[in-house]
Amino acid sequence: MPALTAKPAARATAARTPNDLQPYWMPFTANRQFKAHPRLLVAAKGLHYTSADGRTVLDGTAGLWCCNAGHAHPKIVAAIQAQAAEMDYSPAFQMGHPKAFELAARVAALAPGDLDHVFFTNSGSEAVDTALKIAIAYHRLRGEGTRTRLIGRERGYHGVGFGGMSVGGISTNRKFFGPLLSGVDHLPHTYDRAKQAFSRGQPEWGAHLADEFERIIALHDASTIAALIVEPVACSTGVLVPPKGYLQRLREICTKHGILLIFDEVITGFGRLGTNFAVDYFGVMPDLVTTAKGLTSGAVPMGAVIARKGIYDTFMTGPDYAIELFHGYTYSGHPLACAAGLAALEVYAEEGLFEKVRALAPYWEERAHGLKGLPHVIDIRNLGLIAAIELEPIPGQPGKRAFDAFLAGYEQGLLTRTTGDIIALSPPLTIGKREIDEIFGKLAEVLKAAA
Ligand code: PXG
Ligand code: PLP
Repeated sequence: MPALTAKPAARATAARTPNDLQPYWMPFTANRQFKAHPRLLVAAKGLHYTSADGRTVLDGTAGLWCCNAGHAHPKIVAAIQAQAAEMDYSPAFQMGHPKAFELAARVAALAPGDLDHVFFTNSGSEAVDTALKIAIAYHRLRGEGTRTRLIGRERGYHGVGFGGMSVGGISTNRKFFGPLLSGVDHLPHTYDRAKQAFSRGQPEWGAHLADEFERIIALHDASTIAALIVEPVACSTGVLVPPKGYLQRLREICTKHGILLIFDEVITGFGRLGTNFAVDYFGVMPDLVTTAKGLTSGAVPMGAVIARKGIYDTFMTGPDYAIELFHGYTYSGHPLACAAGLAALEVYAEEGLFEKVRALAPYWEERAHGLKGLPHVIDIRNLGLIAAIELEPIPGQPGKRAFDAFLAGYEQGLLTRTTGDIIALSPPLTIGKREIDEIFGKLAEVLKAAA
C-alpha cells in the first residue's frame, strides 16, 4: 500500500466543484450513462419532484416505492426536525428511548393477529437478514437445530445482504457474488404469460405452483428446513401478482411441515395494497413479516421484522440478565426514524390513505389496462396501487426498450421505474384521479412515440 496522502482534489476542496459526479459510485445505476446525462432531483413536495434543470416531475414511483404519504409532508418534516433538536441518538443496545417502544407498539397494533413484536433495522435488506437469523435461531432454541435451510423463490427480491441475495431469485443480483449462503433452495416463480397475460389483479392460473414446495421438502426433508420467504406480491422483478389460492397453499404446506413462513412486505406493507399489510389483503397469516420503506414514508431509513408472539416468547427464556438474541444494528430504532415513523402512521390514519387506495384501485386498474394494444405492450399487471407494463424486448438489446421509455417519460415530466423490459408504477398513496390520468396519459404518448 502506498502511504496515504491527500488526493489533489481533497487538498484543494474549494477547487472541487459540487457537480463533480465521479466520486459517487451510484447504487443499481448505469453509472457511466448517468454521469454523461445526469438526472438530478433537488426538491420534492407532495406528488412532485423538482429537477436540477427546474422541471416539475410527477412521481410515479413514490421515490423507490417508499414515499407513501407524499413528499415533505409537513407533519413528518416537523417530527424529524423536533427529534433532531431534542435527542439525536441514544444507544440501541442495553438502553432505550420512548419513541422506539411507542412505534413498535403502533406497528404491532397495525399488524394482524399475534404479530406482536417488532425488531427495528435500517433497511429492508437488514430486515430480511434479521428475519432469516431469527428463523434459524428459533428452531435451535426449540431443539430443532437441524432446521437451517432457507427457501426462497425464483424472481424474488429480498435485498442485497448475503442472506437476502441467497434466498433472492434474480440472477443478475446473485451471479457476481460467489456461492452465497449454503443450504438454500428456490420455488419456481409464478408467472406464465401464455396463461396469465393481461390478468386484472390476481391471475386465475397458477395456485398449483405452490405444490412444488412439497417436492423441495421431499428432497431435503422438512427436518432440515427453517423457513420459506416470499414477497406476497413480487414487486422488484416487475410485479408478479400471486395466483388466486397460491399463498393460502404455501401457508398450509408450511404449517404441515413445521416450516416458518416469512412474508417480505418491504413494499406491500403500509397501504400499497389498500390494507395495512398484504397479510390483511390476502387473509394469509405468516410467522414473520419484514417491512421498511412506507414505515417512515421513506423520510428516514428504517426497516422492521414483525414476529408472532410464539416466536418472541421462545427467545424469552434463560437467566433474565442474559441477551436473548445476539443481533442488532447501531441504528436499530434510531430516534429520527422513530419520529418519522410515528408521524407517518399518524398521517396514514388521519388522511385515511389506505382506504383511499382501496377506493382508487379499480380506477388505477382501468387506466393501467387502458394501455393494452399500444405498440410492444405484451402484458399489464396490477394490484392495489401497483402496476407494471411489460414490453416486447428489442431483439439483442434486452432492457433497452423500457429504459428508453423511462428516459422519454422523464423528459415528459414523469418518473417511472424499469427492470428489464418492464415499467413499474407505484405512486404515493396521496395520488388522485387527475394524476393517475397524467401518469397513464404520458406513458401512452411515450409508447406511441417510440413505435
Ligand atoms: N425486500 C423486498 C420485497 C424489497 O422490495 C428489499 C427487501 C430491500 O430493501 P432495502 O431497503 O434494503 O432496499 C426490497 C427493496 C425497485 C426497487 O424499483 C425495489 C426495492 C428497492 C429499490 C428499488 O424494484 N426493494
Ligand atoms: N463494522 C464495524 C467495525 C463496527 O464497529 C460496526 C458496529 O459497531 C459495524 C461494522 C456494524 O455497523 P452497524 O451496527 O451500523 O450495522
